[in-house]
Amino acid sequence: MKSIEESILRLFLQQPDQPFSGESLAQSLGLSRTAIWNHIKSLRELGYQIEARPHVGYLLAETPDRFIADEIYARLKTEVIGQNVLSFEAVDSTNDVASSMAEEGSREGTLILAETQRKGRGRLGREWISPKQTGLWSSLILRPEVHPSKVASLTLMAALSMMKAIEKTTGLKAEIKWPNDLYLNGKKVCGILSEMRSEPDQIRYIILGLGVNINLEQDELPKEIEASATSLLIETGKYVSRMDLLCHYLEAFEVYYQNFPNDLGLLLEEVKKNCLTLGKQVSVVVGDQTVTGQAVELDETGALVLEKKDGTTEKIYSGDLSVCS
Ligand code: BT5
Repeated sequence: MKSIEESILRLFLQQPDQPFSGESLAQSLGLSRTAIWNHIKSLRELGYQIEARPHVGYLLAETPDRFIADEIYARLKTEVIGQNVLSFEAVDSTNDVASSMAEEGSREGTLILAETQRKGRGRLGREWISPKQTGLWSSLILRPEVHPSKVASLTLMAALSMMKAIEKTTGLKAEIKWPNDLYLNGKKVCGILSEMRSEPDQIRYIILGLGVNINLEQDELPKEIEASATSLLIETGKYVSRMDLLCHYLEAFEVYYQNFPNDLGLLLEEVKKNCLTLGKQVSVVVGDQTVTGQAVELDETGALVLEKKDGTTEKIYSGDLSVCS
């Protein structure tokens, strides 16, 4: 159900820089002017700067740099994806919170956000560093009615959607590093961790975890990743609106997801055009084996096809990839 705060924010955001009189807000929302005043007060307490101009009305001067569910609903133009948001100050991992919620039956498109993660996870139990209020640390709950073999392509769908969101928000063109990263100028800016719970031929749910470094300065990058990672702030020299980036990501994702899996071929064509891995000599660690070869193709499920030295090809479904040349 919509909150009054969301409705007020929606009015402000639809006509930015326009003041609204208490009277007009009261009329639009069917409330008393005192009730409006109380809701304006609670928005201010959340960090919204709302000026009260004598004889003119209320003006939204600034929004806080926070992921507040009501503001996300007021801005977001989607039907399912991100239409149920839980936003936390700190959690161990948004993927863990999302898994528990999915187990309890949370609906498709539910989004978990946190300003920081104490135990953010990469693949194979690696650490994902998630400093406070500088990134997007997010997990989406999905319940696609497809065979589990189609799932790897959802990681690529998220990568492509975030690539588009980065371009729309900042103008920067990131590239997809198969299977789960986005790179800018040779450095990692985004990582994706999809986790699935399924029966042999049916998915129960997927948690699509995605992290992006947004407003981290170069000297704020932790030591472990200072040489290999970057952020949108470092690449643009400007603060980037985390809220705009999030909404652009969710909107792009919904468009691809609505057509999934029918348009998988089209999605993979787009991934291929923006994939820094294809055409390169790579080595991929899969379990305790390393496979080396030329990355020549993505197959119809999103698996990477390697052409090995002896001329044979091998399909890799997931693994840790390094580019050799
Ligand atoms: C990933 O794993 O890249 C998946 C990262 C997924 C993070 C999101 S955030 C929200 C959700 N909740 C979670 O707990 N996780 C997801 P992988 O390919 O295994 O890469 C991990 C490696 O990336 C680490 O070993 C580091 O070298 C590097 N790394 C760690 N933190 C980073 C950061 N903030 N930026 C860039 N690289 C980082």
